[in-house]
Amino acid sequence: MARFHTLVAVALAPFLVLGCADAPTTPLSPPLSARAPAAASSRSTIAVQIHDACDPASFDAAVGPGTCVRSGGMKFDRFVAELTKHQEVGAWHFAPPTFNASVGQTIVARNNGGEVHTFTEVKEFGGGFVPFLNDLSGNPDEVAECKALEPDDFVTPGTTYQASISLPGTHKFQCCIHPWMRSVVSVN
Ligand SMILES: [Cu+2]
Repeated sequence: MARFHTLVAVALAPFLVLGCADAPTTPLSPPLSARAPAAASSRSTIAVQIHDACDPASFDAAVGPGTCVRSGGMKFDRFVAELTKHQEVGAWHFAPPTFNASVGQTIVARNNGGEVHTFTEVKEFGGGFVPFLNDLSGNPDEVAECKALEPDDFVTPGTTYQASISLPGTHKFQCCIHPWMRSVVSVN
């Protein structure tokens, strides 16, 4: 019978936890720790998606082998034509472009595209370190932060980059390769 009671207690534990989620912690609710990690991580991190739509064959031919590792997409000459016409290429962007955050949260930027990008906090938006893309996007001057990049600032396809929010105010993030890729974060 003792074993039966233990099994019942285990089976009921999730419901007991849900039922007293707002109650103060008491010695009768140890399973609280079991649900803390998921709840805490959803509050402490904010996801940003990094997107592009490069076509491997034409980007590798124009820029160099391994430039683009996704499949399908926009050919390099059309990318240049769009950039020339609009000073940006919409498929290359951060999502969301604007959002709110709180001090203590961490932004987790995931590269879902096929090219390398950066998610670099800058004082003011400006040019990156690729003069050709700076010129076509109308950002002639490279910002200081893009001149001081370190190896782990580069976000390769399929990987993430984390940025901690430690101060209130407006925070600006951009790609130091494609300077029109930007997010503005309002931190309270
Ligand atoms: Cu980029």
